[in-house]
Amino acid sequence: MKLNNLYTLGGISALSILGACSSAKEEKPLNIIYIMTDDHTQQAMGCYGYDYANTPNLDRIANEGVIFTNSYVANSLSGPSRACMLTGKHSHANGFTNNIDSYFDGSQQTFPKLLQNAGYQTAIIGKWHLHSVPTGFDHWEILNGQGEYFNPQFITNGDTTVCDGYVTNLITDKSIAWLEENKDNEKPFCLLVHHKAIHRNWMADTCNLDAYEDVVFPLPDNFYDDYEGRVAAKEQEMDIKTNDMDLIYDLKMYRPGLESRLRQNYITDDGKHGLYGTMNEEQRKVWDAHYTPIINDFYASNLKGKELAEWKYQRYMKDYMKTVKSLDDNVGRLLAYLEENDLLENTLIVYTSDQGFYMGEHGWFDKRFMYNESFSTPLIMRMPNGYERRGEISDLVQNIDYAPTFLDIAGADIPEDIQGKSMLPILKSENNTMERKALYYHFYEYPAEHAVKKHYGIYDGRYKLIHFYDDIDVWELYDRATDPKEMTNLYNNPEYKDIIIKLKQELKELQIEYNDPILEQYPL
Ligand code: SGN
Ligand code: CA
Repeated sequence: MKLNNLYTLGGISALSILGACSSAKEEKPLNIIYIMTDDHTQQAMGCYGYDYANTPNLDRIANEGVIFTNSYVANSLSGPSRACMLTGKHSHANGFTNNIDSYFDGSQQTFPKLLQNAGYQTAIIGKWHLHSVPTGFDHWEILNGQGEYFNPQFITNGDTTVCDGYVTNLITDKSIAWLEENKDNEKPFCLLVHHKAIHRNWMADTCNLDAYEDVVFPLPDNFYDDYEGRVAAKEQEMDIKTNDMDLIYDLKMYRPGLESRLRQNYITDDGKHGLYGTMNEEQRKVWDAHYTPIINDFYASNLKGKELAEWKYQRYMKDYMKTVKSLDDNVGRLLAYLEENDLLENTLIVYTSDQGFYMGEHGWFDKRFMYNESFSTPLIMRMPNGYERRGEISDLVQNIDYAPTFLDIAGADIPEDIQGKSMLPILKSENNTMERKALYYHFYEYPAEHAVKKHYGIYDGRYKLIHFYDDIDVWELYDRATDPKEMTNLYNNPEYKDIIIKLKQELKELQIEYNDPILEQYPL
């Protein structure tokens, strides 16, 4: 018997049939597949209008559903984003503010637990990164920490096992295996597929190494940003042009005897080369056959200055996009499984990332800032039967909205203390809106790698007001209608005085609504 085919008739979801003759309560709730990648950004997806990105399977999700053009995170970093997503609450409320010393309190309320109470079977496979043991899942199989690209360790029920293969394939294999094992279960399911890709240092599967080698990527026009009027932006350490982006670790220009600045990533505890330590001989052979001529050319050409900076940008883009290729292929594999098993029409498929990423804008890689490329995150959904909404959705949405949305879809109550809002109304009809004036953001991880200072801010769909605090006290204002690349800080421009007063008032209201204690430290 196929998974849930009790509820399907000849591939047509019973939802639509039941919908005509029974109340919503009697309908079988939808299955949910939530695919979250790591550091995948809108600028690396064809469906977001970036033609150099060949992502047919992701584009299919968007084409058969909806694409959010104003999708954001609450705190642009892995662990914090995951905690926001699971709880539907901002970082100060769920307790996981940063990757360094936060620990997720697994006894707190999360949407998987509430879905279990509502009769769902739940599972998570892939990156977890919250340090505590997952709770609220009938099945979990997680990567150890950030996980490795090749032959990674997975942890389940206290056992750590090395699995042979490339991480994106393995996470997909395990996800499909779980679906297959549970296909006779009468409960609806919620499966979280959490990929490691495309996290630094962007290592592609060996079968995809040739992809994108011939593509010349367009250099962002603010690649040589001088950060005038933006102190925090000037002091970051995520610059492609400098040693922040390492030639050996990030761009794989390794030769025996060469040292990487990022030594901690370079030699593993057992003395193996950190970059390639987990690869087997066969993987290493294919890898070396690809990179050796590139390495030889690079050292022979002795590039300097702008030439070197732009070469680094091109290599970064190539490695990143090659890594996306495997992700897209594997999303295709999962879609094919669902299709073959009559599950497409009774499953909501959500694709997102833990945050966006800089692809050379402002000269950067990494994330953290409330500036657009890393504050935003991709969000596309394939719509099942009964959900008529299609195309672009421009409402302001944030990753704290996922939990209440899934609970709403399941027909479960949304607890009062959840801070996000359900997206179900806008998924149902284009006549509905999110009824939200502005979004709140707060980033905490400083001092830390990449040196992005602590900041919080508000975005109302046009204006963005940010306060960088702690060891500085600097405000920034952007008008995204006239300055979408956020290059001109208008905070000290007298013409914007009234707008600033209004935004500060709204920021204060959000801090009160969400109960962020930062308001006591920096009263507005
Ligand atoms: C690692 C990376 C950083 C990255 C953080 C957080 N360095 O520390 O570049 O910002 O993860 O990323 S590395 O040298 O180890 O690659 S997150 O997505 O997990 O938050
Ligand atoms: Ca991430």
